[in-house]
Amino acid sequence: MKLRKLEIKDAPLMLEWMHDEDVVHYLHADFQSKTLEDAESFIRNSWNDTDNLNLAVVSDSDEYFGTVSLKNIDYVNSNAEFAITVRKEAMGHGYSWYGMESIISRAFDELKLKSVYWCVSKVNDRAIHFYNKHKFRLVTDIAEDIKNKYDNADMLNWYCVFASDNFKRLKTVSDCKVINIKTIATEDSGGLSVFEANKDIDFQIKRLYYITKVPEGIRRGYHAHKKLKQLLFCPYGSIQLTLDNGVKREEITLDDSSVGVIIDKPVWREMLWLQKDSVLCVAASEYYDVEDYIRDYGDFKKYVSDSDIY
Ligand code: T46
Repeated sequence: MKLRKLEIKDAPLMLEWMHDEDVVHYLHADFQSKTLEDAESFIRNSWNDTDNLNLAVVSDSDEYFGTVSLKNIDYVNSNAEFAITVRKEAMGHGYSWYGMESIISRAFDELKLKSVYWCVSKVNDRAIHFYNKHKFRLVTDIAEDIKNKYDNADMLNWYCVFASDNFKRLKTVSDCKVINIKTIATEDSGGLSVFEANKDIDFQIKRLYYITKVPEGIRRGYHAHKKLKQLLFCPYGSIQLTLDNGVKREEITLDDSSVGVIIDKPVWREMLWLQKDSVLCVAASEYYDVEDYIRDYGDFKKYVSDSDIY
């Protein structure tokens, strides 16, 4: 998946969602009446638009799956409105989350904005479930001039995310949550990182283990767990973690002692030691149980498809 500039070739698939009642039902604008020419003109206008950033969310093979936007970019008040629409085919495959996470990160990292807000119809259960799942905060004190752009403001839920929220904390890898481990740094004597069971991670810790003295280039893992929940972190070195939930396969490099990944579903994992002697630490919810491992990738795929997790 990636974000890129909108291209004229995206127009037919853009028109596809515009004419899809299931997609546009809760949207404010009238998309049903749009034509191919309208879609092409929107794409052309996006190239020189300084008030709005409209980008395509595309697959690895460059197929257009939706548009993600920062609208009404306001450098005086340092904010912008977020919007995303994806084709029906993209729903449930991580495109919405990817598009959202990428464009909001750009708002903070590249455009240096301080907040991003958006609204959604109170009866749009699917969208509300999505924002709740990702723990976005509902706000009531939205500025009047923003609210006034919508004639049905009472029927809308407003959300906001601030640059200071450390948005990256909300990131996921193959639907596994990436968390910041609280770290207390001292000026000259290093840092202390800490997490607590049932507070920072939502399980009791029954077992801790760590993997050491691994040469560079070695791979481990190649299995999934049925029930086990774990927090993985790398207090020293650099380890590439590949996670595959049967639907998507994504990677993260663990090279920051204050970052952890929670794997709390059956997810196939592979670890590659990018630096010799890197240490992988794991806090696990259960005692060691050989029966909980799935060590064959075909069995894993069958297990997730039979259990209907995703
Ligand atoms: C995981 C990844 C991140 C035990 O006897 N007790 C234990 O608690 C563990 C974790 C392992 N073992 C034995 C089983 C094997 O004979 O230690 C040996 C090495 O285990 P494995 O080949 O599974 O190691 P990795 O690095 O491939 O996987 C480990 C964990 O096993 C696994 O749960 O999620 O780290």
